[in-house]
Amino acid sequence: MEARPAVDDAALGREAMAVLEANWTGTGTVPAPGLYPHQWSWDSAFVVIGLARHRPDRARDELLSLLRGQWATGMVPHIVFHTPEAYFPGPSVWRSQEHEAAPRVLTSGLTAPPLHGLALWWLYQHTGDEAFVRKAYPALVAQHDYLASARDLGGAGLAAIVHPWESGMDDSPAWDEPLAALPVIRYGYRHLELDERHPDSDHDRYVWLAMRYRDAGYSPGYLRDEHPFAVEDPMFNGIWLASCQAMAELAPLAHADPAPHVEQAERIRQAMLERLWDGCFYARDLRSGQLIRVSTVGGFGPLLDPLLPSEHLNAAVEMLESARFMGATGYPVPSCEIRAAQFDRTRYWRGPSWVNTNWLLRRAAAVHSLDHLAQQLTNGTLRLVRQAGFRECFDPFDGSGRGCRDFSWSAALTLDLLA
Ligand code: 9WN
Repeated sequence: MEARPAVDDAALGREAMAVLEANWTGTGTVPAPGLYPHQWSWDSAFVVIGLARHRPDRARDELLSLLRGQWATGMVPHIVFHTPEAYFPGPSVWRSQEHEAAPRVLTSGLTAPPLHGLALWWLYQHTGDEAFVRKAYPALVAQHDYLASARDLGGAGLAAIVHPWESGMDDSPAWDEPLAALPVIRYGYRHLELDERHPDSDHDRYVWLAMRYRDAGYSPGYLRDEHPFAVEDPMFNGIWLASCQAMAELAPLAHADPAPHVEQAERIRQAMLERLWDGCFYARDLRSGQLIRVSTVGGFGPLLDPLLPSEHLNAAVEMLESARFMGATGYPVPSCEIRAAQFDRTRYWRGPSWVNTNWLLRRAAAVHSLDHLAQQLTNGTLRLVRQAGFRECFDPFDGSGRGCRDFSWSAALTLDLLA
């Protein structure tokens, strides 16, 4: 494993800030130079959270810049293309400019975990900037309305993801079953950096799914009636619930009624308990009607809810701390349970540890006053970046870095963890 010279907290914080400076394009923060040269939605929300204390001006610009990509439907796209750099699938695949609801700036046609309400709340906690809350709030209301209308494909109050990319955890084993049910596609598109992640056929299915949705005009009716991939994901919905609660607290500052956000959070909680729980939280495949019984870090998303009933909380925390997850690895938190057949310590969301999910779980531990767990997550995550740098993800056993370097959310959330 690569060793770095020991760095103290102040030096680590300076290094993190330098990464974020280098990844700022003038209009937004790219997740990493080279591999991800545009603005990604939930990456930006994590950057807002990390910069809230240190560079609130930049955090505000980051959020507004992302929201320039919001569609008139309220959908916040998973990629906003601000730079001319090539990326596959780029604007020529998404063709957002041909859609009447799309903004002037080029974007993808999919969405991503709706962390932005929580990010705005986080920024407000550290700045007290009410004027900015008033400015950003309406866009986030529209984002939530979009999810509640166009994405409640199961009709029970949860938002469905319609593509693995929408989960933010694109090669998670949770999507293996719904992907396997799709036809085998062979386009032969290649994107070299993705080779490490997906077998060819998976990547071709990803592109095929995206193009089917595009060719249906990004229509909610098509998603409901025809689109072959529709999954209720506990992480996506857990994050949405946390953002609803954040919006309820922000609403009075924007002279708005908090009640709809509280009711939305309540609906999501009930639906997750009724539809996604069976001893732990699983994703539900709406096309097969079955739970997808593989435990991944995504199954801990509902822990972000301070009102999660204690019976569910205790069972989930027990599993998180057990030898299935944190209990057997040197570093928090493997992205897939280590005894699962699909676990692979080297492949992105199929095993490695990620700073963003560690941060989300640390936030979950904090809302439930699980101080020891929160501290363990903080210490373990800081140990990872101290030893291996701001890598995209990390081997959960030996802590060595994987994926790209100078990864923005690893740097941004380190700033928050150091505070
Ligand atoms: C597809 C940018 C994004 C993250 C995702 C991560 C990865 C892209 C990819 O990179 O996804 O959007 O190329 O696989 O899985 O969480 O937002 O950092």
